[in-house]
Amino acid sequence: MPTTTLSLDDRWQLFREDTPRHCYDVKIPVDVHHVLLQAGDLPDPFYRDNEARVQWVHQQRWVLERSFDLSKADLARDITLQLEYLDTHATITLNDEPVATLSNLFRRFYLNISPQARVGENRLRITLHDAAQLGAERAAQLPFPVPYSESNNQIPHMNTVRKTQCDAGWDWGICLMSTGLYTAPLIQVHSDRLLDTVRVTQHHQPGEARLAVTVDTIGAAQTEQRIHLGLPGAEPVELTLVPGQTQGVAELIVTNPSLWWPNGYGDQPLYRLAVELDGQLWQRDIGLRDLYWDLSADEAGNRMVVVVNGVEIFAKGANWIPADAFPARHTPERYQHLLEASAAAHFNMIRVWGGGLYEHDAFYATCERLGLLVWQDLMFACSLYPSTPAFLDDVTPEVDWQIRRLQSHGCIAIWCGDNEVIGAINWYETSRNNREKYLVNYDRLNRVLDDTVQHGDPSRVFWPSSPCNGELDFGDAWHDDNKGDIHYWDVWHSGKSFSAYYDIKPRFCSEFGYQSFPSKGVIESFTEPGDRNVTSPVMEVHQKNPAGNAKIVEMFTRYFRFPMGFDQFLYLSQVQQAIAMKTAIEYWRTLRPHCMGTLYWQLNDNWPVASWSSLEYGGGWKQMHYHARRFYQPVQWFWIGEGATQQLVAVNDLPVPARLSGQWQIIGLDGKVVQTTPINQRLEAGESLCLAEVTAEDPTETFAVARGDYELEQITSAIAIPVIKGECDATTYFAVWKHLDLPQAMLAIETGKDAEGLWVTLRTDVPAHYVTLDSPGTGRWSDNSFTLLPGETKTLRWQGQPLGRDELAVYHLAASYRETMGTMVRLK
Ligand code: BMA
Repeated sequence: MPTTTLSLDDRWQLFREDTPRHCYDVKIPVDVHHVLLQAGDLPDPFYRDNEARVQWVHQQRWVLERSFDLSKADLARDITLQLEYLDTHATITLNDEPVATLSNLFRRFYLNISPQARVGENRLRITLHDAAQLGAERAAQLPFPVPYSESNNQIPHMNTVRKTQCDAGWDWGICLMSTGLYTAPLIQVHSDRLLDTVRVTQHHQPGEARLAVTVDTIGAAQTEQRIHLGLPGAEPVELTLVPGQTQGVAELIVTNPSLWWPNGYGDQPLYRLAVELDGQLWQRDIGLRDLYWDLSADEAGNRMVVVVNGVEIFAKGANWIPADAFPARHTPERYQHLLEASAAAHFNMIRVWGGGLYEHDAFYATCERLGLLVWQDLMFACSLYPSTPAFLDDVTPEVDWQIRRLQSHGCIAIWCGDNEVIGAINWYETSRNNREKYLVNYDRLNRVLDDTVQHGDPSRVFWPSSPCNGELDFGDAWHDDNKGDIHYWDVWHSGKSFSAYYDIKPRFCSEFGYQSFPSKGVIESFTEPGDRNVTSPVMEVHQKNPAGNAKIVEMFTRYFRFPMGFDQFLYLSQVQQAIAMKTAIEYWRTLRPHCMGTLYWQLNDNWPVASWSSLEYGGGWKQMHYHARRFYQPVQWFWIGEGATQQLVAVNDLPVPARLSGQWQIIGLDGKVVQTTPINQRLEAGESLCLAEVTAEDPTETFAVARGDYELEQITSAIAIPVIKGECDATTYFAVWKHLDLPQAMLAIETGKDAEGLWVTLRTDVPAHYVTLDSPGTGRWSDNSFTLLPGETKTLRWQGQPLGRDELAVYHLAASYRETMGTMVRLK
């Protein structure tokens, strides 16, 4: 008899254990804070300093309850309750009889509820306990203290609880300590096996992809059962499991597969793999690609480059943190919005950072569709972690499940053991003073992670930690740029100037960042007018890096004239952030093939806050994201260096040659052209080439632009690059901006609406720098943060939901210290 599955996605009741009469009717996802917020029973935690007013929520016990019916026939079979994304410490009862106590958000649990089940109505109860209390209890039982990240977490000992680590606060994150249940539990009535996971290992040779498909089941395995596998373009296969057998492997062969490419290198054709066992259907859209990492030794140390379908890919992207502090808002639409913005900025890789969560399937499906490779951390970050038998016994099935769950996604490029945990051994006095002990402790856990990953997915690299220098190397990966990945934080955390980015030659930089403030619109969403000062108490609640504001201000004093008012401060902080990331990434891109990856910190925000993100809360583009779209373009030229002499360097990431044409000019600050030199150059596949070395005679009187186009050659090659031409554009300055006497540009601004929506046209009398239109709400301009030259007309279009306002601020650098507001424009 086929398995029947009942999805318990709605008709739940939620109440506080001590006030059972006050009930909320809820459906999955149930995120307790979100339920209370929507009911009007909780002030918005994001507003002003409400964070401190909502901490009572996680300290209560919350009960989720619902009923379902079972028949007599059902009771004659096995009844399994399947639970996942249960946050986090919970006791489960059925008909008031205990079923289980659980405490791992990242595991899937199959609970046998036959003993408690009865004919007719059954009452399922999930009681959610305070994870903070669990953390404290566990810490007290540890054989020796295991330091946790006090500078990030507001609640101690979350390193003992398998829950999203940034739920307890981070240096960009609110402390909400979410609790709830985020995917629908399933009641499965079955006579035999349940379909658990499907894994796919791809073997490619010219004209053929062989897919080794491993099907894992759980349950009794008493009978012989057949599994049907199908994929378009491959002969369907049937797999027979004999009694006692829970796992089977079948091969699907696709001849002449349409290959999946990372974004920018080709299309993302997907093949739907369907696996059916006894009425249970598993389906996933998979990209067929050949992927491996070249970690081989070279003169400098070791390479670190991902190779897809034989092409070395320069990894371009950023670090992903949870999409929202409210887990109920981790929706497919939210993923899509953020990831489409990533693909639009020419990303080809996203790092799912280890302080968050293993994302929902929709996240990876979206990456697969958009051509975004995934660097997947296991969920450990910045704290040290226990290696006690109890902890390992909890983590092993977690990692085993997550690897098997995610393994078949073609987009996943690498499994990484943790975020910064090797380095963290040196951060805490306790562990610093006893490094050997804590290193052994580290390695005990890391061995288990490695073994578990290898067991679930021998086809991919297990990278012990980010950053690290490779297996069994526990050195300072923060500063070793000869091998491994590096987290380069000397500019932000150690206060070096932007030129420090020129001092290193990373192999693969997986973290580096610079903070900025979000746009005025986001700040208005959580402040009252009187709060709108960067050091007001409310603004400081929304700056989680204690030294953050001081760092931003101090860096202003090195480079810029001080901004006049609050709005200009916000604007300039984004200019500064964009310049920092642009300096690093442009230079490191020119180092290819020595350097083959840059993932900046961080893509997104999980609430409205000052942070290192390029997309602010709500998905709006900060200035940096517009720059990212320029500096990550597959073929582009960059000005490298600082001071009077600089180089114009062109980079081609693609496996086909490109032809460059255009010109570079030295221009007076008043707009007079001093020198024009044409550019006409062929750039080989994968080449980085210096086009010119330029010395400015009057470094404080001039700046330089290089503008033109690229066009790819050999479009007939086997590789179908989707975009074959584009604009190249780069501006540079020969002195720090504060030393430039920028004449005040008078912008002529026209606005209007047509069938495509709102447009704004800009002209200027003298050069205007970092020209930026305010971006209120969730949407973006077709371009922003650019250099506007006299004689040019630049038309920008608003893309997104209607602006909802009739005025717009326009900023540029010279205005930031001369006007207290941006130029206000009335929209027609
Ligand atoms: C990193 C990350 C995060 C942190 C960021 C900024 O190294 O791993 O822990 O938010 O730095 O400090």
